[in-house]
Amino acid sequence: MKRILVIGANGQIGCELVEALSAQYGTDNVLASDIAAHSLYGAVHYQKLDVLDAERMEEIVEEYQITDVYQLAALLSVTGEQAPLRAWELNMDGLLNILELARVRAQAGHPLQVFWPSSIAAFGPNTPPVNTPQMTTMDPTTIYGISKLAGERLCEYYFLKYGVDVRSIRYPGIISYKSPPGGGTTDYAIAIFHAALQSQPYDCFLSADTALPMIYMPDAIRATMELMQAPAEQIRIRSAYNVSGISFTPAQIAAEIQRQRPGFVVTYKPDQRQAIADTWPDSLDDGQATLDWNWHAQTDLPALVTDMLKNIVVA
Ligand code: AKB
Repeated sequence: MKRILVIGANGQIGCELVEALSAQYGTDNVLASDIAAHSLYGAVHYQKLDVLDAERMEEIVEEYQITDVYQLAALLSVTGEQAPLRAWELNMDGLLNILELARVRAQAGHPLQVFWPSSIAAFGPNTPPVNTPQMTTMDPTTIYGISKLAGERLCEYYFLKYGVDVRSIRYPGIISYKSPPGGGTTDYAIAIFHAALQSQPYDCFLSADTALPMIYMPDAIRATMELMQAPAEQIRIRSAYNVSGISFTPAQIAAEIQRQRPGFVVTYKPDQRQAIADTWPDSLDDGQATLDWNWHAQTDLPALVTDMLKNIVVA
């Protein structure tokens, strides 16, 4: 039986993953944790945990007899640039703490299956931008992207050297309505809906033609769970899988919102986030994920826009 720990459960992915895992494995088998004292999203079982506190992490894993850990705590691309050393510490030491714990527990006969998120930020200016292959040039220029690339190498290292069953996805920008994103370059694709629903014009911080890979949250959650459920022998990538949802530009998502909400006005004023977006791919080739664990995205742009406009609760 699975006993699951989600670290960073109060974040954008964490809160929805806890809900989906609880529905699949039973609420009593899912423990949410975050640095905050309480669950922000009503998780039934919750422990305060700083991912940098390796000792407490080990105690929790032992006490709850955890079998699977999703380590989601991180600083993203924009906040990472504001505090590079903090981002490096949180993103790298957080991952190393869980990989080390998994190594020690595997040696003691209590293996942990680990999920850790990589990102399209692991690519860089010399990566082929269109249909970016699984294996290609990776030269990230943000501290966040550098930590994701280093993290991918660590995941593969712990698998090859110690047999740790660690799995990862290079998440595109994730679009969701339940919880706000925090400090990313792709966040415009959520903020634009809040403006539309408040009947406000939206001033986009990326240029109209900046294509980026994106994914709707239900697809991202399904990808995460399908990857973790796949038989170990099918997982041929132990760094991180390209997973594609949909690719679009600010102008394309604006046009779809305007089709569904006539009169919505969008203007473009690129800021420092444009320089980050310019180094990321336009679209991804996720054929390896399809081949290895049968990955298929389900949500296209019109469906995503309809669902977001229906479900966002405007503050
Ligand atoms: C960000 O924009 O930093 C994140 C990501 C693509 O990893 N959403």
